[in-house]
Amino acid sequence: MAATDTALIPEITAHRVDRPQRGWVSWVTTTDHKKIGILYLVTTFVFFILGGVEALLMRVQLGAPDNTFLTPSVYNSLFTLHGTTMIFLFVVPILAGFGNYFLPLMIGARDMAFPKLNALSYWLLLAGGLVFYLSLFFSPPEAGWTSYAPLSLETYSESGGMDAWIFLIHLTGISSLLGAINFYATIANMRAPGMGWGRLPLFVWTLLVYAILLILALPVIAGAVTLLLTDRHFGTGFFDQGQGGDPLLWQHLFWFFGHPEVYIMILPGFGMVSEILPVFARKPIFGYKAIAAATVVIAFLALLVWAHHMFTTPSATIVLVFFMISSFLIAIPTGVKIFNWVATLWRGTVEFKTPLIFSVGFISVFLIGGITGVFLAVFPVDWQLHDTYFVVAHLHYVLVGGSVFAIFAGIYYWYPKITGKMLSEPLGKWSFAFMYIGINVTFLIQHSIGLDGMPRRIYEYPDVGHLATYNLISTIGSFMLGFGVLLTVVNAARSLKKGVAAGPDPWKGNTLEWFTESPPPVNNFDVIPRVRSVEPMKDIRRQVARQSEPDLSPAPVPAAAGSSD
Ligand code: HEM
Ligand SMILES: [Cu+2]
Repeated sequence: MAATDTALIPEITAHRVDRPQRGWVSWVTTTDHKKIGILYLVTTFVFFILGGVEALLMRVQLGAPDNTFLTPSVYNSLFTLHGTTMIFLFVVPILAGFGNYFLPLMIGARDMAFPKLNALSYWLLLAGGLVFYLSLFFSPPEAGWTSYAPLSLETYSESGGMDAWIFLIHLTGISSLLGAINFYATIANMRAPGMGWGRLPLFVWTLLVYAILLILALPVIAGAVTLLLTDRHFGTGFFDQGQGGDPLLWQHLFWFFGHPEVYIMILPGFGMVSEILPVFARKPIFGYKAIAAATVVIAFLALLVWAHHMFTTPSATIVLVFFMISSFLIAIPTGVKIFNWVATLWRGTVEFKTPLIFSVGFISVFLIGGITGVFLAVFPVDWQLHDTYFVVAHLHYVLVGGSVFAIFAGIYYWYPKITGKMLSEPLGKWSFAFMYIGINVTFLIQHSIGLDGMPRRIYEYPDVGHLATYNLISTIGSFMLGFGVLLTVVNAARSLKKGVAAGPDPWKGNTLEWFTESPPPVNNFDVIPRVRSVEPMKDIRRQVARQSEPDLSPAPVPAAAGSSD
């Protein structure tokens, strides 16, 4: 009898501890990776809208020559807020949000390795965003998302806004670092039985590499902004030429972090597209191993190319050549991926659902950004184009065409899993159409604006040549793009109430998140299936079909006359 009594005790306490919280308290105190994932996704999307509004304000100012809609200093603040928001408060953390929600589900785990640390990551991110935006109430920073010295030193940026930027980098940096350690530990230790490295979903592969790159790159920027802080307030002179320091040291430290950051922003997007294409082409991914290996190679090379952002600073030719060639090399693994994606679609039974369309849009637009990147890696070309609108066009093709389209593909693919409701297909397609046309109208022409010599980060330009027409076209495009984004917001809000019920597996997916209900229960899975291939759900569906099939084997089946398919 005594034995039974003690056996009951842990069960009872477990029930007490697990009693579900309700309302807003449940969100503030949660350590469930799914709730934290939703907090991440919603918060970062709000920052995306903020960054988008900032972009549109700038585009209004640039829509006509000699415009006086914004003052120079407001324009400076807007591009600083916009660039910083989009990178540190939207793309990097929204990918962490997808990772949080889907990583445990895709590897058949019940949560992240360190659930409390996971909650801390989110709250640090929110704190970073709030501290940064509080600077709007005193004096926003104006030194761009790169905060180059000497612009960021006290001589030029006395305002507290610059310090708010430094705290943003510190807080979001710690948030990402803790998140990265959590991702790594979860992937290394918590995979379903049978899920060896060769059966890891490609999105999980890219999250692993994303985590490792964050762990390698973030300490460098954390060190750099700490030096900047002491330069500004404690009398040091690391970046101050007047005190024997060197502003170029900032550029080296910043870009040693900044270029890997570009891949941090794009690799998980590659992973999402690699999950989505095979599902909607009804074919296995072409070259699983090549895609996983290319991810690792890109990450390695990403650590060797930082000075291609510094081609216009004094350097020996051999140094320029080194950074040119290392940058070229990245095109090889990236090309491998693009060919593999196209080969996955090739002769597939392609279903043109919104997640697929965004993925195909991603490939086509990202390709253009990748190609102009190779142009810019040729240092004499960069000497001409550095700091012109050609660079603005390039970076937006990569970040909007690449990261944003992949993120939207992910939203359309996984929204049914998160909410249990389908998004509207027609609205999704309209959203894509406006975004796709919008991005090309906005940014394609900026290549010409740059070739005509218009510098970036200027608030006005004279009415010479084609500048007025080209800039007007670009501004019109940006509003189409904005409208496209709005349609998705409307779609997501509407479907929460009116969406068709999704069921556990609306797309006939390949990976384990589709094995559980939509939305998944607190413990994710009642049973964790054994994984036998890269596409465990296909195996499971096959097994279920076999079990529910009536046993026909002994009866001879007469051949139907005349049928020859
Ligand atoms: C809604 C579409 C967008 C539009 C219309 C837009 C527009 C602009 C404009 C007008 C600038 C200032 C150019 C200059 O004066 O030098 C800019 C800069 C920038 N944008 Fe965007 N943008 C958009 C989306 C994005 C996204 C999604 C990202 C990142 C994921 C991004 C990252 C940046 C960066 C890093 C800069 C450079 C900021 C700096 O010079 O410090 N943008 N964008
Ligand atoms: Cu770079």
